[in-house]
Amino acid sequence: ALPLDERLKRRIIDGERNGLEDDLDQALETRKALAIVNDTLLDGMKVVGELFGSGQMQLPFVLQSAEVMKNAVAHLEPHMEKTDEDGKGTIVLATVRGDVHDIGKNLVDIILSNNGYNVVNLGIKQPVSAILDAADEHKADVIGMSGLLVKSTVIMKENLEELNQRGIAADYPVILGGAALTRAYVEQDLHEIYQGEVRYARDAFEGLRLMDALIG
Ligand code: B1M
Repeated sequence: ALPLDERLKRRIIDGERNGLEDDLDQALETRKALAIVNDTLLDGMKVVGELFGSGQMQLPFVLQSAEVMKNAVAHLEPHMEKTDEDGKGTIVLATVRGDVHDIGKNLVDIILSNNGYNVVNLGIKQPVSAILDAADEHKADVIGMSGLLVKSTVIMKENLEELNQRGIAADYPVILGGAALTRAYVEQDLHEIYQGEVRYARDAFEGLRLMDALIG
């Protein structure tokens, strides 16, 4: 049999859910929930991305892997560390228009929520109007946008331009994340055009650090 860590990784790659929870419980005996996500499960998703990108895995199987990933995160979530702090600030979080990828966004939600932030998670395929309505309604301190497709990086730029046009850029620092972005694109190109603050988060932890820096 494969070592536990390898087995968990394979479960993500193969989209194999049977016995997932037992393996996760076993892993929890020696490791923290977030470490299991970051060091093992995300490694598995990375392999899925590579296999899919090189044509060795078809979309329905990617979907199964994503489902197993979501189940695993849901199972681990109650075991994640939480601070007692509360009400540190509000972020409206969304996957941008045309993009359905939400595993990363939902991890960001968990980590920010566990660390005292109020997260308004709008879900996937959110047009900028919906994001701005929610930001206004919930008096958001920060807007967070996620997107994994290359075209989402263009949509994020358009969204920032919309905030400029509405004259509300100064009110909303924006955090952007997702696999197709680069730090240079956000911190140079988008920084040039946006009239407020725009920052790049490589992962959910950087998202948390940015929240602390922007409003903490
Ligand atoms: Co899609 N997909 N997918 N996919 N998919 C990618 C993104 C792709 C790179 C795969 C590949 O080709 N190698 C590719 C994009 C290519 C491109 O644009 N150039 C791709 C494609 C092409 C597609 C479709 C177009 C396929 C098709 O239909 N022919 C389609 C798109 C549909 C659409 O959006 N309109 C599609 C569909 C899907 C599934 C539905 C099957 C599934 C998503 C299921 C779901 O999310 N509910 C899926 C998956 C699973 C992937 C890959 C394999 C894995 C993504 C993932 O969940 N990673 C992905 C490969 C890859 O990313 N390299 C791929 C794990 C997750 C934790 O990472 O979301 O990056 P990530 O989040 C990270 C950081 O980015 C960061 O924190 C997280 C880690 O801590 N982060 C933030 C993310 N958002 C943040 C926000 C923040 C802060 C940090 O603050 C606001």
